[in-house]
Amino acid sequence: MNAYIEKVLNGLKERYPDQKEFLQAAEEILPSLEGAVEANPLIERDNILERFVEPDRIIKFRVAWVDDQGKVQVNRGYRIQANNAIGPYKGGLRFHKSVNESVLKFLALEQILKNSLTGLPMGGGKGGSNFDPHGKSDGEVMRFCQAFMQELYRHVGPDIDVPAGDIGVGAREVGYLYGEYKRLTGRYEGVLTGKGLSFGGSLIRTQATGYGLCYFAAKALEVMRGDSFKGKKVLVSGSGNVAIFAAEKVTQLGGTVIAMSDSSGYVYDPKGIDLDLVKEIKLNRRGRISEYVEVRKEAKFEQGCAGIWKLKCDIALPCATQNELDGEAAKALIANGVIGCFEGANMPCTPEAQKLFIEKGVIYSPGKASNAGGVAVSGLEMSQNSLRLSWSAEEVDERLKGIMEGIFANCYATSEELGEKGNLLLGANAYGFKKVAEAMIAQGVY
Ligand code: NDP
Ligand code: 2IT
Repeated sequence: MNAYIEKVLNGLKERYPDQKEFLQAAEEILPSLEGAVEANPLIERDNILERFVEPDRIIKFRVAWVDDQGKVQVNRGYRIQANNAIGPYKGGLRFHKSVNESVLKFLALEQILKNSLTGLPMGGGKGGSNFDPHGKSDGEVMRFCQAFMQELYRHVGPDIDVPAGDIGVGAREVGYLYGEYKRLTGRYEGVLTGKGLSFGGSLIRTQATGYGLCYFAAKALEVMRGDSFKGKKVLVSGSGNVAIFAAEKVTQLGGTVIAMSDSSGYVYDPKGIDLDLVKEIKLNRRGRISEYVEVRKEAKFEQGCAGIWKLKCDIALPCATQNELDGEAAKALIANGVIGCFEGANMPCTPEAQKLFIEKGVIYSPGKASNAGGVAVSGLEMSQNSLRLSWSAEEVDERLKGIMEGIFANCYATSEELGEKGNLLLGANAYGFKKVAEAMIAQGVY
């Protein structure tokens, strides 16, 4: 490994020995930047790598709110403003009990590259809380969101930092957050994306990550294998926003989704998942995926989400969470003849799984490339807000498809330039970094 890259990585390991997700992301990204470092001495002179991996700032705060019993609850809130070299900080908010600084720092680092890959002017950020929305009433969620925004509002703005959804944060939460921002500042402006359609949201934002994932995957299958989704058996892990709309697009493109999951386990329905039923259970009722088999008697529910990867399939779309697909899962998929693994979630494949896919010639795309459709349409929502216009669903969908196919083309071409044709992980890291590094160098030391 290049000595400068090694030095930056060792520094991170010394400073943040307990931040395992953050170190995992940095260990994946930095070695891919060897070509960039060797081609441009200014990267080392200006210490661009150390500035790239170290967030501009980390905002950390207490969130106190009142539950339905009148008791005061306390959570931790965060916003990581990672890098704004190419545009305002941009990235989702995650509400999940596992949220901590390491998880958000890995997500923010990935977001810098992802947002650059979209070609839109957005920097990287991420935030959230260890608040667990499961089992909370609408009133509790609203009061939590209001309390969260009571601190966050001073750090965000349409040209400063524009949060959106992620795990546990969807249209409901974005609505409550937006309402509170408006009350606190008196400003009606595009400070969040993923808003409701009646107050500045964009058509297709809800579907964007899942649809975009399939547009990317379809292009990769076509270019790299002369193949398509037609007649393919597909596993989709998760059953949230990304998973559901990925499954919808797979079906539209002629594939069959045979299994989906949530954090308790997975359902296997060999004739094809009934997506209306999944939407009813997971989106409308906020229920458990296990309820699926109460209606579809021929389907099976198995506890434990990792088991899903043991099912025989042609294409795997991990759309739940980080490190959900490990080396053992990758081996099972490969043994069963998988041809592609396209990440809908952020960093769902462990380093061992990534390595196995790449070595064995399975098409593998990292989330920062294949799940960029969500933030891309967030970028389009920002444009529409600035223009005070809204585009039709067809127009947004067309742009989304163009952006995803462009990301694939850039990652693929870069992998070839770097002598590892088809290594989309290398291509995504190297291509995403290029623009950010150029902008950082041009803007001087700050
Ligand atoms: P949702 O909250 O809508 O859904 C998350 C899904 O993943 C649920 O089915 C949930 O199960 C499951 N899940 C969450 N945590 C775990 C866990 N620790 N173990 C197993 N299953 C888990 O989130 P999204 O669909 O928005 O996000 C999914 C992934 O996609 C995340 O990695 C996110 O960062 C990424 N992503 C999201 C984008 C977006 O626009 N929303 C854009 C790009 C990436 P349960 O219901 O049991 O909690
Ligand atoms: O991981 C992601 O890209 C997101 N959660 C979406 C971020 C956004 O700003 O739309």
